[in-house]
Amino acid sequence: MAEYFPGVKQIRYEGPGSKNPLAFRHYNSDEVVLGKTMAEHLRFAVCYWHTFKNLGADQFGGGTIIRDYNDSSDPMEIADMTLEAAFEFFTKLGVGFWCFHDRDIAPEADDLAETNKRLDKIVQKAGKLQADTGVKLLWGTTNAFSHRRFMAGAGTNPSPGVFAYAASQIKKAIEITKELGGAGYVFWGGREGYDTLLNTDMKRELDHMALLLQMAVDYKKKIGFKGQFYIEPKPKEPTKHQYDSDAGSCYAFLQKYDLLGDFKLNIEANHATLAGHDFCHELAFCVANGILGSVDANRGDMLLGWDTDQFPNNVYETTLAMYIILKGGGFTTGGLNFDAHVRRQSIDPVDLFHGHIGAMDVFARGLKNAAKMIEDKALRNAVDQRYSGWNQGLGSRIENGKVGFDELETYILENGEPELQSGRQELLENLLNDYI
Ligand code: XLS
Ligand code: NI
Ligand code: NI
Repeated sequence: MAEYFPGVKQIRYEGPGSKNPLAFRHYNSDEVVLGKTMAEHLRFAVCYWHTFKNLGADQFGGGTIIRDYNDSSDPMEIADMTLEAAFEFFTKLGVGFWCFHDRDIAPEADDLAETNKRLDKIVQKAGKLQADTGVKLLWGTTNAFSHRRFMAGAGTNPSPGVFAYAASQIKKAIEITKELGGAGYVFWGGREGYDTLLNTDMKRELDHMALLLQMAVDYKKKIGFKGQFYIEPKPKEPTKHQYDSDAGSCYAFLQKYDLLGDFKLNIEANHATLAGHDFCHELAFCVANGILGSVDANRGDMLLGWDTDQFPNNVYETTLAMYIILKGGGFTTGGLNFDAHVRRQSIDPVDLFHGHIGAMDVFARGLKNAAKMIEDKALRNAVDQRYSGWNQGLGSRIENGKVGFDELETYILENGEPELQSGRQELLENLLNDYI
């Protein structure tokens, strides 16, 4: 097999003092933190679409990035070479997982039968490369948003024919995810929303989306796919409004259509900020409601209002994120997928390594900081203290449903103005900073 990253050897942990840009300073895969290795906690995955298929195109211009594995007039030869390059990259970087859309790994042909044949060919090769390298599939998904047939959505498309096409794609994508031993399968509603309400029957579209997901659940059971289904919230882009706009709206949707038992969420940092939240808010909402599944680990730009999908680089954010994730029990089927691409001017293959090494190190630091915070019970003591009024007396009588409005009014009439306590935000911010 050709070598596509000849200048790069296996990336190793060299410790915080290392000045080697092609080494980890913090991510030490076998190091044990709170009873598990860093690799087991973090479950890093490289995403195929950004890392290997994104060639730097943006709204104002085409690609800037030229890769050896993209140099052919035969799209299937490109698919073969790209897959080989990808597994070389996964291995040299030392990640345990990868993620893909069907259309990333094999190009669409003129009809579905031929497209699926192409997929089968590449999936067979991917299975062999997985077995040779030990790299596993974190999740698979379908691309039901790029082709023109999906301009008005997939499951929410006004045409039943397009709905059927989307279902056929998802069916095949679940099958190949199963074949590759995927730990999960993601539904991201790329164009499941609307551009204008003037032509949109919102109720019907939502009902259809639920039908599509229910069919996917039925099919999953039928073929015995054991992976976890995830929904990935995102509020807008490409549409003006997407139905899966944030964790809260996904939760309400899953509840309404009785799908909660079959789905968890895949939270993307940049999508959280587009929704007007932050990454940690979305994680905390999921933990509070038992639906945290997996994470698309990236970041946006505070000054740009779109999905810039940059590599994570903020220790403060990864510390708090890992704290929430660990307190929620950590990852089981999910992990940290780098849904991020290098910038348009980062045209060298080595830039892919810099992006991923930095991202892995910043999450490793977050993990270690969060573990220390958990061991010290630093934040926990403050939060426990803040809610301690609920552990006895009036609080416990309210929580246990022993009192109603009448009793509460009597309580206030007898006891007067309740005592207030400081929120201590500044103290706690200082405390968190001590762990960074
Ligand atoms: C796009 C999404 C996409 C999903 C997978 O904004 O993040 O990359 O993760 O379809
Ligand atoms: Ni994503
Ligand atoms: Ni995104």
